[in-house]
Amino acid sequence: MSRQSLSPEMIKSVKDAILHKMVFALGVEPRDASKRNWLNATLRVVRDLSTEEWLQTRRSQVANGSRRVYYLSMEFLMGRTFSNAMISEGVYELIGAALKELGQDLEDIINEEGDPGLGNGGLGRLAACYLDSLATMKIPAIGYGIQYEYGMFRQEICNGEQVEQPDEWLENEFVWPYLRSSKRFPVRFGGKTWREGKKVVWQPEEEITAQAHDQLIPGFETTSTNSLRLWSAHASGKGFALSEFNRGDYFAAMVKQNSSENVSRVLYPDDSTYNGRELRLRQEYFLCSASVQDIIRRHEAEFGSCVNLADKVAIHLNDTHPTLAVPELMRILIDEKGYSWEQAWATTSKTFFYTNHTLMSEALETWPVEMLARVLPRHLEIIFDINEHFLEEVRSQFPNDNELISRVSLIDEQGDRRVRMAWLAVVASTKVNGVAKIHSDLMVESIFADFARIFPNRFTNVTNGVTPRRWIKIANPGLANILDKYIGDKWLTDLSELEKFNDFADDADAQSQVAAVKFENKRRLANYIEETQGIILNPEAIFDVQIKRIHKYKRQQMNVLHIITLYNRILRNPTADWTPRVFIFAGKAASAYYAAKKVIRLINDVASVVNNDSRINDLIKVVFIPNYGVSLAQIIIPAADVSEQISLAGTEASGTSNMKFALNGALTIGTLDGANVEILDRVGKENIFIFGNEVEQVEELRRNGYSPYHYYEKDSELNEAISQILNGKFSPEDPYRYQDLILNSGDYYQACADYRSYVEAQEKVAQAYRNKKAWIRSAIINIANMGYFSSDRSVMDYANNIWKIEPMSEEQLKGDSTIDSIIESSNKLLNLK
Ligand code: 26Q
Repeated sequence: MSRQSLSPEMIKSVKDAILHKMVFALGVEPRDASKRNWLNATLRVVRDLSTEEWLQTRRSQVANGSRRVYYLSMEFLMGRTFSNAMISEGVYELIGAALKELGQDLEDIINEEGDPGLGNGGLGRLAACYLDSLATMKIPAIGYGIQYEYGMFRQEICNGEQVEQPDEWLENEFVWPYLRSSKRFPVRFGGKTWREGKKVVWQPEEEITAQAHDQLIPGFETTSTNSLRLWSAHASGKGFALSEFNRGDYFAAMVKQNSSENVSRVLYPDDSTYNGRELRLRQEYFLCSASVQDIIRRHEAEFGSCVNLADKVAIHLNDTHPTLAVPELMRILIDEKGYSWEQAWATTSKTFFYTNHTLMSEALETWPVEMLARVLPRHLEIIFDINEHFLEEVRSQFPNDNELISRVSLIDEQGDRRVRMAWLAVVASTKVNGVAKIHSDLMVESIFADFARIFPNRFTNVTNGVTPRRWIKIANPGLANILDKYIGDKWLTDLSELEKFNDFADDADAQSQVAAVKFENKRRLANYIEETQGIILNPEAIFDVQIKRIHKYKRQQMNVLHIITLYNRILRNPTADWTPRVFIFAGKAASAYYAAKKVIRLINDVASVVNNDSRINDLIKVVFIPNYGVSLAQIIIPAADVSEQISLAGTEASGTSNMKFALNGALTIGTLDGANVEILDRVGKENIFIFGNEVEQVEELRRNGYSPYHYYEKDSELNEAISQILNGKFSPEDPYRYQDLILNSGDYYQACADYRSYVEAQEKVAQAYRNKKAWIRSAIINIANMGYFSSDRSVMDYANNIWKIEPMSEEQLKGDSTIDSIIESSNKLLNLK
């Protein structure tokens, strides 16, 4: 459905549809309905609108025999579905009008929806933006992930400290997914293998069932509608549980059932640090096995066999987490379909593609050989075989280089033997990409340097992007209206159109409208903070925002050092003409990451001292907003003046909030790291605040034995700020609380080295903000030059250069409407769906 004008008849029919769902799907009397009931009834009406298009898309993909991409990811951070579905179907106003006549406020109903937190941060949200863009760009795609029973923990702040609470998101009935009770696959673990002639037999010890839950992913204003299929784990009728039932041991069987279902129980709340627990390995295999089986089933239903699998199927690995899909596909082709090793490898290595999201060695996945032997014995054998074939090839390409062989071997032989998953992903993939230009360059110079010599054409870059539907249209409707008015509405599906907005950078009307919308968004955020935390903010102040996972490399602690410095300066000179500032933080720390949790506490301790010091006259406010997630980001980002992107150069692969902020007219203060580099290229150095050491300087400092004490001793303001933290100025009741922070922990991410240049950049920010016109002009230039950072562009880069998949046309999607062809493809669908 496309955008339409509202007629009373249409409103009436939507009202009737909502009431019908309320009564017949929910079983609720409209006069007793809660807001949640209204949400669920309305969501079902909207889902019905998309469902027809969904089936139609699938039918035409089958009719066309289209090549398809399967996006495997352990995380999808989808955010709320309701607004997104309404704007995709072009029925936002219509639904709003119908709800109004039913006595309901659309905004209220939107805010009733929960926020499924099935991801940690950037990598999970990227997957969600890509699903939106793949559907909108009409690229046939299915996302595969896990339906965790508990997503990312809910963060509470108690006495300044993070407390984790379970996120019981499924407790609130979530009406969006369809349960596919016929789509169930066995996933097996453990046991032993043996040879029978040429064949290998694997006799597993344990079996669990993967159950599919499908969500439709509507493209924006197109028929094209893709799917996200999430698996949940269930006890299988086979194996131990059954034999225990037969022995009459009901209780033991139920306990066993519980332990099988642990596989999809909870998302690992770690990012950037690798956590090598066995349950995680089982989760990864669970995703891979169910998805690969499903892909093969669908392919065979459509084409009869796997001979043309690599022509029709691209499997994308979102980081190494789903890399076990490689040995799983090999196992099925060899052990179950009778392929030779060569045939199986020819197919497999043409089917996979891998995106790397980090260079930090502590984040690289490696699994102990011993653990794999126990949990997945057959897969370990296959990995050994892949390694043997690969090393053979390397030996012939680079004879007599034993050091090279031990560096690139899939097995790390040092210490306990481990399988290097990133190496396996590289060896098995047709293309490997990083997520921003600098990251992709560093990737082939550092972790993958040897592989770049062995496979010179394998490595490439696709800079990340974000969806303008969620991050402008939904999050910032005020800005969306301004854009529609000045440059038309094509930007929604072609973000390069934004560059036309450059023409209005000096236009007084455009400037005042952009300023007014920003002010309104700041008021909206200030209201939220006042309601939830009781802190009153001045919307005229600079809103300086750092929202992201709390991690040492992201350097929230450096931001705090600047806040303390500013506080000290104001106290020394309270009557000077200071620019008022609000520092806003949000973000979760991994539950076992002691130092990151300490940083949260430090932020809150500094906040309580600064916010309550009447001598500074409200010139500084510090706020930590608890429980950061997608929906909070949608409120915070449009309200930001300053976007903090201050990771140590060479550590943040890309960042994606940097793009969202600039797109919403915030100016970046940032290092030359990740996608900041490309943002600088586009907005120009006058419209961004770049500071700090570059990658080469960082490396040089490391080579020469970096010491934070050097800076601490030389820089009196840094000395003052750090000493105050160490002496308990911000934790008088516990003066030693921060003894182990910054200096004593060695300052691995060189916050002390960048401190001075950061403080100077912040001075420039404060100066620049005083000239309102110039500031808004820069904001407009930022918005106008962010077109490149659309996830539509990213997915088209993937489709054209990596997967080689053609978008479908609207004509193909609408399909041939003759009855015959519908019946024919429907019949095929009976097998496929
Ligand atoms: C691995 C093993 C065991 C348990 C957990 C994990 C794990 C889980 C999540 C490791 C890493 C992650 C998430 C990483 C992540 O979000 N990376 C970010 O990806 C973004 C999208 O490309 C980039 O913009 C960010 O720079 C990068 O940090």
